[in-house]
Amino acid sequence: MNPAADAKRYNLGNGGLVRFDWKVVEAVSLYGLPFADLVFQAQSVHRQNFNPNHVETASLLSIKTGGCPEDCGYCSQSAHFDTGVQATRLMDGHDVVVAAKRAKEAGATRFCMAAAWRSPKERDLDRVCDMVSAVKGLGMESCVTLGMLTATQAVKLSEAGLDFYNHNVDTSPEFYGSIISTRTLEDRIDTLAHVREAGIKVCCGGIIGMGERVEDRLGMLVLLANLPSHPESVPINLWNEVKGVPVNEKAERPDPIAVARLVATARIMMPKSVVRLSAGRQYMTDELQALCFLAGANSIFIGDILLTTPNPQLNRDAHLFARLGITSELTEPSNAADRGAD
Ligand code: SAM
Ligand code: DTB
Ligand code: SF4
Repeated sequence: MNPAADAKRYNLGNGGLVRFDWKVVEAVSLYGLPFADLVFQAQSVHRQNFNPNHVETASLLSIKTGGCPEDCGYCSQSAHFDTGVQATRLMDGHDVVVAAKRAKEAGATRFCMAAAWRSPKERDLDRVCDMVSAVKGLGMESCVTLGMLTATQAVKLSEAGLDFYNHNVDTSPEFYGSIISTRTLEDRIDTLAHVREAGIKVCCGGIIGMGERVEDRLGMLVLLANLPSHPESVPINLWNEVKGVPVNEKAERPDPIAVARLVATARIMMPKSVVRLSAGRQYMTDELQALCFLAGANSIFIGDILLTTPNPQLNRDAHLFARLGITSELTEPSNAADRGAD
């Protein structure tokens, strides 16, 4: 281990080297650096690419919940499992705009609309395109996650003004098959290619805490970092517990230090991507979140509910940002005196 050599190797003077040829062993050795060296490296890369005191705030809305034909073993919305989630129809466009306005008032700059589909039907896609245009009209960034897309569907969304498409790889290639059987990792990579080709920015990450090994978490980062271009947004979800799904049998909540290590490793491997602490912040202490921001996380979802599971309350997030001197649309601390913990 030689941090000076590492600093040179990772070209920290140049904002972090953007590489697409990561090997799992390299990710493992980065992840295993002494904690201070790892976080220092991650923070160095972070501040060469981003304002280290700013965190992006996104808001999530389930525009079509439950009844999904896919069998993702972690998900409350799959029709394969008895999770107690009621299936709904696609929301009315007007109600979506009302929710987006509310999210904007609460401080969200990005509005992400999620549908529990394997892939969208053409008629539904037209309705989602109208929602995207309306959200853009509010001056917010738009994101949708609708399952698999054809190239033509991606172009339609792009023409409607869509900024981001979320489609996760979820886990490592090795662990993938023990979590999902109804669509392959290759299917997902094809959708990501269609999204990218249509000129839409990619939001792609995964979940930890489903019983995978640390090597799988790092294998997932390698998969993401070796895509033809790095996703502009990388959501890191801690599995949010739901009843009745197969993941319950193997799930294990990750050690908090392991979470911070993973965020730091993601930051170094994808220096220019926004890394989002997504699901699972409800299990994180304020101190762990602070450590993750130090390690390079720079986005969160705000609002009391994600899709079907809880998220920290707005005032807790606002208070945390104020204590850390983090700027966002959620809170703009006016001076350091306001930042003390109470
Ligand atoms: N149905 C679409 C799809 O899967 O492509 C979009 C919605 S799906 C809910 C989006 C992502 O949320 C999943 O790929 C998964 O990474 C994440 N997710 C789903 N359930 C979760 C849970 N209980 N805890 C953490 N993340 C979860
Ligand atoms: C992502 O990676 N996380 C968000 C978003 N993309 C769509 C979804 C989290 C869902 C958490 C489980 C739930 O609330 O049902
Ligand atoms: Fe369906 Fe998406 Fe849930 Fe998988 S993650 S079951 S595709 S809603």
